[in-house]
Amino acid sequence: PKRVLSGVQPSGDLHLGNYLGALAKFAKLQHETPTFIFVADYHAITVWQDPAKLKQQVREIAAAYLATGLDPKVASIFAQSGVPEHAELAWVFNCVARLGWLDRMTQFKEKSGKHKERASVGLYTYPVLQAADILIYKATHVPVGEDQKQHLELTRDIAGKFNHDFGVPNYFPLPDPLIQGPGARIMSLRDGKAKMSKSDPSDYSRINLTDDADAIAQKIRKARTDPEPLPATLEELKERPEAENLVGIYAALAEMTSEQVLGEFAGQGFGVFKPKLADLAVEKLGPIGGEMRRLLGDPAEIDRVLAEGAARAREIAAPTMAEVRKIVGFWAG
Ligand code: AQP
Repeated sequence: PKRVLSGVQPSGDLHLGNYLGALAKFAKLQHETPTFIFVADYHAITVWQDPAKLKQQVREIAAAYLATGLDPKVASIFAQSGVPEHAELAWVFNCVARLGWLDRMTQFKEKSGKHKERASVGLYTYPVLQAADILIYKATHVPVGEDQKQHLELTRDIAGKFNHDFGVPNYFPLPDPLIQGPGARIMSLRDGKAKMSKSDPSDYSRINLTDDADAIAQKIRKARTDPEPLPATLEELKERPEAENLVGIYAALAEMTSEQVLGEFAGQGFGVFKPKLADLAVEKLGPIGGEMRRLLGDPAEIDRVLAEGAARAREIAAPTMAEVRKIVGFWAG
């Protein structure tokens, strides 16, 4: 059976890339397929998180899920730490995955920086925990941004090797990433070759879901561009990463293709295009930020949603883990 799973880390303010690459897709999928969406607090502590703030950061992501249209009666919305089976399965997968596979992960190389010997071991095995997040629900489809493609391939490798080594063909499905549309890779507003990211030190590089209308408009006005008018074809646009990014953002927000956006704006300069983009972004994001603030006024209600979601998720995760203990031959199996 088809099952959708995805998650976001509570490690900073959500930005337009997280929204267009991931969150915006969740609400659509929930009505087609059983959907599990979690807040990845186990993942977040791969880099230091203040214990006094982590729980509130989890609630903020949960509020973003609800504000972008996830319905807790339809989808299971929970925190990773509410379903500890994720961590138990990750241990087994740590013993299935090979060092050579993890050595190839580009995100670890980027996030560990120059001093990789000082990075946490958790940051290194992060994609193994991600495989457990997905496979504990035997999820088949994973909506994520393009930056997660390599991790999804690793998940497939782990599933395949587990099935093979333990002689349980097809036990774990090989999940497919859902990486589609112009929103799958949103770039920094300051540099068309770097992805928009929570950890970029410049707040002008990204639009946060909680930015107000003035901040959104100002960031778009200041976004780096070139002086040429917008071209008529995608081939010409490809040569201009900053222009391509702004057109892609417009397309994703308006649910159009980049071709259609060029059809409307070819020949126009950024003096025309940027204010239109700012209006569209304010129209789409403004209500989300407002709804997040409203929801966060009642943290007990968010906690109730997360507790209920965890209980539903465990109805699937616990039996999978019980089977895995038997398959592996554990004493507790
Ligand atoms: N720039 C992006 N464009 C499209 N999708 C993106 N995602 C992240 N950046 C972009 C997608 O958002 C989801 C949640 O990501 P995460 O919380 O796991 O964090 P991340 O992938 O590490 O990305 P961030 O938000 O930019 O954080 P940092 O700065 O820590 O790298 C994922 O589906 C991701 O693909």
